[in-house]
Parts: sequence; structure tokens; C-alpha cells
Amino acid sequence: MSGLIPILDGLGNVTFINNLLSSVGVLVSILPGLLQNGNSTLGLLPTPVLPPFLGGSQGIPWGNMTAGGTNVYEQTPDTGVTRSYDFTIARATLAPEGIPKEMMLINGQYPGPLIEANWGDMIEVTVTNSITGPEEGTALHWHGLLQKETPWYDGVPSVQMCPIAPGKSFTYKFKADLYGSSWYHSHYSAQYAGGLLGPMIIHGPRDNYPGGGSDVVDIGPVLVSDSYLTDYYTLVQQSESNNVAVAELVTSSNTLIQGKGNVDCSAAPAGSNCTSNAGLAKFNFTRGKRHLLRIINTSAAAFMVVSLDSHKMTVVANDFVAVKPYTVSQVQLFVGQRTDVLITANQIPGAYWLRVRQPVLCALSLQPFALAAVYYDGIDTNTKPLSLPNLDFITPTLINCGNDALTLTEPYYPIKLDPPDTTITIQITQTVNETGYTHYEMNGQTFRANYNHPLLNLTYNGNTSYPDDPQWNVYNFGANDTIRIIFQNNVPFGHPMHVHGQNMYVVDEGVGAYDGVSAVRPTNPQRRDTQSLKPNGYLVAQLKADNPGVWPFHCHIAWHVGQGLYINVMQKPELVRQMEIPGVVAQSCDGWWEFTDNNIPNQIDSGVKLFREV
Ligand SMILES: *[C@@H]1O[C@H](CO)[C@@H](O)[C@H](O)[C@H]1NC(C)=O
Ligand SMILES: *[C@@H]1O[C@H](CO)[C@@H](O)[C@H](O)[C@H]1NC(C)=O
Ligand SMILES: *[C@@H]1O[C@H](CO)[C@@H](O)[C@H](O)[C@H]1NC(C)=O
Ligand SMILES: *[C@@H]1O[C@H](CO)[C@@H](O)[C@H](O)[C@H]1NC(C)=O
Ligand SMILES: *[C@@H]1O[C@H](CO)[C@@H](O)[C@H](O)[C@H]1NC(C)=O
Ligand SMILES: *[C@@H]1O[C@H](CO)[C@@H](O)[C@H](O)[C@H]1NC(C)=O
Ligand SMILES: *[C@@H]1O[C@H](CO)[C@@H](O)[C@H](O)[C@H]1NC(C)=O
Ligand SMILES: *[C@@H]1O[C@H](CO)[C@@H](O)[C@H](O)[C@H]1NC(C)=O
Ligand SMILES: [Cu+2]
Repeated sequence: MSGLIPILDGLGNVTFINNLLSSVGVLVSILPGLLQNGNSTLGLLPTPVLPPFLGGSQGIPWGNMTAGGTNVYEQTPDTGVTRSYDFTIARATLAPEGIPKEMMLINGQYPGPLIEANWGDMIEVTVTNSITGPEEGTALHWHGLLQKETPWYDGVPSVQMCPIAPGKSFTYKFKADLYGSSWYHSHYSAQYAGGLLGPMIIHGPRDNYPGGGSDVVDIGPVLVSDSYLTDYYTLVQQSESNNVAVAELVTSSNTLIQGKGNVDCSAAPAGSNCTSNAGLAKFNFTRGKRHLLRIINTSAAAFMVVSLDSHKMTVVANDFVAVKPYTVSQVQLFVGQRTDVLITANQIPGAYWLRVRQPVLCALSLQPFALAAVYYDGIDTNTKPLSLPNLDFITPTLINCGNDALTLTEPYYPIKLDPPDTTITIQITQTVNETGYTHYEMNGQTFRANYNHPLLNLTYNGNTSYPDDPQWNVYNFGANDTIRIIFQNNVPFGHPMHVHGQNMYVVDEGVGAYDGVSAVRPTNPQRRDTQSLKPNGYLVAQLKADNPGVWPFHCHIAWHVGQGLYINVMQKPELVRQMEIPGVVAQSCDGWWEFTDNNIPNQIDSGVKLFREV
């Protein structure tokens, strides 16, 4: 059993982590990159280093604005620069872990292309839907950006736009209004589990980094993800099974770093044309330097723990929020979350494993471990690291499937908690409906989208109440400035709750029932766009209604949102009426209406990650 390292799964059971993926002492990719990841170069050597900001001879693009001195919700630089991208979406076969599977790709690559901009730039992305065999709608969401004054470009079909019809293009144009690390992904059904996702990096100030950030080597996005060998549509069907246990048992096949992984082909499905040692991601580090890793959890469902053998990590940002630095031996991320960490290459020069694991209790995977190799300069990059995991990694105390304690995660720029103007409580339950499908309900109501009539357009036209359509789960907060939402989770599964259009102030979170009054560090609560709601626990989120629009607030586990764990927060509808919705949005609907005249999309789930009445 050499090569297998025992770890505790949090219940006290021992499981094994495969440290040496093959018996030989070399680590060489077998599968040609094009078959594994298409045009993506993520995880290939040499590791590129990103600049502190793009294209700058005219000084720092964001001028004298700093992490410590700027309220990013009130002030954004304006660089006058637009970064343009062309994305074509199509089906293709790739083998991220050595087993060929049908995927949906952007520009023929998995993960999708890196979007890179400076804080204050405009980002323009033209998306062409070339999905055929069969045709399908699509729409991309730019996770974590505020979309102030451009709510129609947030990319959620049924809420802000119609899906982009097959054969049509749509151009999104929005501001890089926050800085840090993030990703974009399809918000149409669970397409992103099929590959429609990619990293997004917005360069900004680093004055919150210990000692300033000028010496830091930015190695860019590190994408950690679960992987499914079954197509997303079949998985969505399973997630709606009339047997809740079956519905909750959608299980990933593997765990990937930079979209790469190895599998044990002896355990692969018969006839799957499996290649062992397809190829792991590799990184090269420069001795003595501090490296910035932007760890981004692009899972459909997985909770991930990430660590680098023998090294510590200093967290400098969670989601798009710069935090007071804190040092840990590993970070834990829910779907959709990001953590920027600094790692100093100050150990014995060598090769080390970067490890990711999905804790057994918090995620379901047939193969919950992923490895990538990190090489100090001068070390042969064909050698297999022999490093051992950090103690914390193999003796996890983490069984609550949550984030770092709120007491640890303090925003660098302090903003105090205001008393709420209105407070609502949302009870989350899971039920099997009369026709035998598992659903989540918020205060007794599951969510279901209508792709053909985006809510933002109805709001713009002054129609803000939908008594005949309770399944749209719209909460109209009218003119309220401060909204507090208490999510009370009545099921034994955790939910990474993600809000669009803002960062939530995390008032409190925990297990059991909220006491109605507690607040963690009200002088400067944690802010972020995705926060874990623990199994049978609560999450108290507060929103400043400073972004008129209709904003999804939902669980980011693809299967749960498909089951309708989703609400729409309507903010300041009177101000939405004064905005101007660009004509392209209506065009997107014209294309979609034309398409749906002749095709009834098989909308099997909630629609935001499918049900549609034509
Ligand atoms: C930052 O720069 C702007 C103009 O570029 C100037 O008006 C402002 O006073 C400066 N702020 C500080 C704190 O230096
Ligand atoms: C199996 O995969 C290899 C690549 O690893 C490819 O060259 C070959 O054509 C595939 N065979 C079949 C039957 O798909
Ligand atoms: C990786 O190596 C290349 C040269 O081979 C070097 O240019 C690059 O800076 C290195 N990357 C890191 C993160 O050290
Ligand atoms: C990624 O998100 C999934 C689902 O929320 C979560 O289970 C997993 O721990 C997260 N992993 C990381 C590294 O964030
Ligand atoms: C139950 O859910 C399924 C799938 O979500 C849906 O098609 C069906 O209409 C629902 N049944 C009722 C009675 O709402
Ligand atoms: C508002 O929109 C809904 C959904 O399209 C519709 O059923 C309702 O009649 C509309 N209300 C008004 C006042 O137009
Ligand atoms: C504030 O929100 C509540 C719902 O939580 C709503 O009933 C009330 O009318 C809103 N107040 C204003 C001033 O819009
Ligand atoms: C928005 O609403 C207007 C007025 O009801 C309608 O004419 C238009 O087609 C709608 N546009 C979209 C994109 O739904
Ligand atoms: Cu969930």
C-alpha cells in the first residue's frame, strides 16, 4: 500500500489518499494537451507571471486609490480602457482526467479563456452560441461583479435577459467595478458543470498585503473543481428524483486542479478509452519569492480544502474583498468562492504537492483528491514530489463544511453594520412535490424561471408584483435602504449562498437557530458574495440596497439551485424605471422567442441552473 496515506474523514473513519499516482518516480503527462484541455494552457510549464496591472506606461491605472482608503461600493476608478473578448460556445470532446467526455467549451478550451482587466476598465465580451447536436440556449454570468447601472448584463436568463438563442450572439459590456479574483460561468441550467466556465482577474491595489505587494509573483488563477463523467442533464434529472436520498447523492467522479487530473483506469467505466497519468497541473516557483495564488472554486457542488505541503498560506482576499491578512495551513472554499493567498517559497528547494480534497462529509465524490506539482526553480520538473501532507490536511477537524470563522476574516476597509430597515426570515426546506420531484422551498415556495419574460424588463415597465407567478420568488424590497435576510436551513446539507450585484454583510452564521440579535464584529463585519450556510444552520446576510435591479440570491450548488433554492431580491424598482435598457437585451429576447416558437427547451430544472412556460 505504499503511496497511500491514511486520513481521517471527520467522522473518525480512515480513508486513503493516493500520494504517488504511479509506481515510477517520474511525473510525465501522457495525454496530448489538446485532447486533455483543448487550447487551455493553464497548469502547463513554465508558469506565466501576471503583471501587477495591464498595459501601463501612464502610471497606476487606479491612481491613488488604495485597499485601505477606498469604499469600493461608493468609488470606482474610471480608466477609459475597454478590454474586449470574443467567446464562441460549442460542444466538444475532451478528457480532463484522461476519460473522453462530451463537454461544452468556450473557444475550444477547458477551462475557458482568462479575462483580465484593471480595476476601472470596461470589459466587453461577445458571446456566440454555436451549441448544436442538440441546440440549446446559453447565458454567461460574471461572478461577483456589481453591475451597477448595468443590471441587464448580469447574465441570468429569466431575470435580466433571455437566453442567447442558438446561432445568435450577444455582447455584454460592464465595468470591472471590484478587484481581485473571480470567474465567469454559464447561468443556464447546469451547463457550467459541462465546462462553461473560466477565470476572471481584475488587478487592483495591494496595500493590504503584509509589507506591501510590490515583490509578489502573481501566478494567476488556480482553479479547483469537481468533475462529472455523466452529462449535466442526466445529473439534473437525478437531482430531482422522487427519492430525496437519491436526489442528494449526485456524486462527482473526480477532483481537478486547472481542469487536470489523473484517474485509476482500472476503476474507470468499461469502454471509456481511459488514459492513466493523463497529466497533472504543474507550477514553477521562484526561490525566496512570495507567490500569489488566486484559488477559485469552480465546482458544481464540491467543498474544497486546499494546501501546499510544508508551506503556510497568508490569506489576503476572500471573494472580491481585501481582508486583513491571516496565516493558515490550508484554505477551505465552497463553490463559487475565491481566496487569494500568498505563499513564500522558503522551504528546502524541491518539488511539493499542492493538494485539494473534498471532505467526505461536505461533498460527494468517487475520487475526492486532486494533486498538482509545484517545483522550485532548478528542480527537474519531471520528478514526482515526495512531500508529505501537512498535518491539518490529514487530520481534519473540519466537519461543519463551513468557511473560516467570521472572527478571522476581517475586511481591510472597515464598514460598519447599519440597523436594518426591514428584516425577513427565509425557511429553507426540501420536499417531494405532488408529481414526485425533489425540490427546495423557501418559505414554502420553490423557484422556477420563465426564460421568455425577464423580470428586469417587467420591473422596468413598472410591473413589480406577480401574484399569478409565486414560483418566481420575487421579494420586492421597494425603497428600503438596508435589507436583512435570515436564511434558516432545515436540511442536513450545506449551501454556499451567493448574491448577485453586491457583497453581503455577513451578520452572523452558525449551526441551529439564529437568536435574532447576535452580530459578529458589527463595527466591520465580513463582506463577500458567497458565504456558507451550514447544514441545519443559519446565515444572516445584510444588503445595502444601493444597486437598483433584480438580483438572484441562491445556493451555488448546481443541483440545489436546479431544485429551486433561489430567490430574487428586487431593489429600488422605482429607480430601475429611470434606467435605459439597451436594445441588445430586447434583441436577445427576439432571438429567443423566435427559437422557442419552434423548439420547446427541455427545461427540467428551475431554469437557473430550466422550467419554462411558453
Ligand atoms: C487622489 O487623486 C485625486 C486626483 O487624481 C485628487 O483629487 C485627490 O486629492 C487624491 N487623493 C489623495 C488622498 O491623495
Ligand atoms: C482513445 O484515446 C486516444 C487518445 O488517448 C485516441 O488517440 C484514440 O483515437 C481513442 N480511441 C477511441 C476508440 O476513441
Ligand atoms: C517559471 O519559469 C519561467 C522560466 O522558465 C520564469 O520566467 C517564470 O517567472 C517562472 N514562474 C514563476 C512563478 O516563478
Ligand atoms: C468549492 O465549492 C464546493 C461547493 O460549495 C465546496 O464543497 C468546496 O469545498 C469548495 N472548494 C474550495 C477549494 O473552495
Ligand atoms: C414537480 O416538479 C416537476 C419538476 O420540477 C415539475 O415538472 C412539476 O410540474 C411539479 N409538480 C407540481 C405539482 O408542481
Ligand atoms: C405583470 O406581469 C405578469 C407576468 O407577465 C402578468 O401576469 C401580470 O398580469 C402583469 N401585471 C400587470 C399589472 O401588468
Ligand atoms: C421594505 O420592505 C418590506 C418587505 O420586507 C416592504 O413590505 C416594505 O413596503 C418596504 N418599505 C419600503 C419603504 O419600500
Ligand atoms: C419589455 O417589455 C416591453 C413592454 O412590455 C416589451 O415591448 C418588450 O418586448 C419587452 N422586452 C423584453 C426584452 O422582454
Ligand atoms: Cu445548496
